[in-house]
Amino acid sequence: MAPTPARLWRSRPARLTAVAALVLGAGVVALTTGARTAPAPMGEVLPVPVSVRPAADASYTLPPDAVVHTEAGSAEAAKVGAYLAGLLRPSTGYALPVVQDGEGRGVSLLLTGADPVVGSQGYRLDVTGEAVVIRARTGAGLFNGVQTLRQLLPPKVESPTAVPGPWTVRGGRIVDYPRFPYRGAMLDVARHFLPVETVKRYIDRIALYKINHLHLHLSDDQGWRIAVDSRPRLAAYGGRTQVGGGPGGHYTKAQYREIVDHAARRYVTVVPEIDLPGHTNAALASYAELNCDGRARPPYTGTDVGFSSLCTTKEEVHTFVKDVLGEVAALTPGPYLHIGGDEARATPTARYAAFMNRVQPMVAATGKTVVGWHQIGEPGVRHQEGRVLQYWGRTGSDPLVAEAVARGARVVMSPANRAYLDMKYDPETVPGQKWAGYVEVRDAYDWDPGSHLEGVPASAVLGVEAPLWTEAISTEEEIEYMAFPRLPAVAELGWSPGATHDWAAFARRLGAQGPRWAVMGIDFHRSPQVSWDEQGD
Ligand code: IFG
Repeated sequence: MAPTPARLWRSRPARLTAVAALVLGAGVVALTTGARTAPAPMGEVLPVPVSVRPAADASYTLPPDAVVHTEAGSAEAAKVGAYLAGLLRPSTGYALPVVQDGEGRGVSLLLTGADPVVGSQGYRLDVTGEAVVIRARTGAGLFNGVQTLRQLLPPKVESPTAVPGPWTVRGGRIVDYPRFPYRGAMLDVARHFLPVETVKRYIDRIALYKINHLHLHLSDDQGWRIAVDSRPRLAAYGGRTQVGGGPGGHYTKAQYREIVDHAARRYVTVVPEIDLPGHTNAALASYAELNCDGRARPPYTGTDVGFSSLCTTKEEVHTFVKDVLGEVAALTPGPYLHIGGDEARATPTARYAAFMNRVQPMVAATGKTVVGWHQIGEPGVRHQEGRVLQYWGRTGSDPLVAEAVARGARVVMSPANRAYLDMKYDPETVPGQKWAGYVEVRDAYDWDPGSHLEGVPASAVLGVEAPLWTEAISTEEEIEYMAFPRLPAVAELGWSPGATHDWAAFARRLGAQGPRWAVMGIDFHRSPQVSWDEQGD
């Protein structure tokens, strides 16, 4: 089949040539076609900020001797300063020393003077002819301001090697803060195991769009991915398989801590999931006693769901769950522990409820807050203080969820026909599935988490999350292709005010991200719904 532009774009050699032309030829292109060499308009940031006041006559150009100043005496601000310098040094070639001396010429990151309205994740960004100043009340706020500054700089700022400037930012003031506190991305590392480096790169990319949670689906029928000292066979044996029969793999505790630390430095909280009582064949294959008949199950490398269940009537199964959750909680600085709960078709309903009524308090005993797929809202399952249901349905109403919310639950919205990144874009999409329908980028954008479900008011919505399941996705290129551009769409729904929701405006801002992704080497889907900026220097 003749390579279509998209397919051509997706092949690595063609893309590298294209990127090389883009970077090397940018000067010529700019001269001949008048391509935009002016810095991005302040409102072009994604997610779109709460308020933007451009100063038409001002702009700031980062000089080679620029200094990054951070709040005097604040280690937190210094960490964000070091992160910012680390972002800008490779492409600018500038030294960019970080000095903890408060406001100065250059770029300043301050923890004083921020408007209270910005809260714990927001910031104020001021650009004048002399300086860039980001003010926030927390490190996370400064970090989010840095992501905005990053997007106000030309796409070539993402270059891993030094390229010519100028590094100019349009003048003005942005005051910004999120609509929802929880904006997540999920990686299913169970169906296909993903190396630590792949997970870290995904964290780097979701941080650019102010996503602040990474949900790791660590166990399923096809594989167990996290070492558990008290049950060594889970990783040693249950981690040796994956969909299609490949070698699988698992994270040692040290590797898992490496992921957690990398995420924390980008203000991303890791949410580990141990799926229970279904989606457990890897555990059932590793320990015979977890099965009601006392016989270990054979490893499973197919893609069926709903056939497995822990033997929820056995006391040793509850001990197993308590031990596993205890070790995973000890590895998790974040507040959430996800216990799955989906597709437990092999567990009788009454047993499912009884089991979950044992497991939820176990999670609370570790000091963590329960998260579960929305099936844990099953009436027989008691409300656990603070618990969160993750909605993955395809309808605009679900009585079970509405009822659980009435009992005090909050909801993270992940409707499969909107936010599931493993759904094909269209019939031509090679990787992924289509059971929830085709999901193009406009489908991922054109919904409102705050009013998506009847009986679930915006006040009960903790936020949004975009899951990427990996039965039919296994390489980093496929992950990039499926996540971009839909993940930024979900990120915008989680961060920006509902009043800014406008497909045409969003599509324009999304198109302007194309050159940035090209420089970052992200193999994105050039959706025909968006006019992609080709160059941008
Ligand atoms: N549903 C299953 C996942 C995965 C998914 C693939 C949930 C909560 C379909 N459960 O989504 O394990 O198989 O799209």
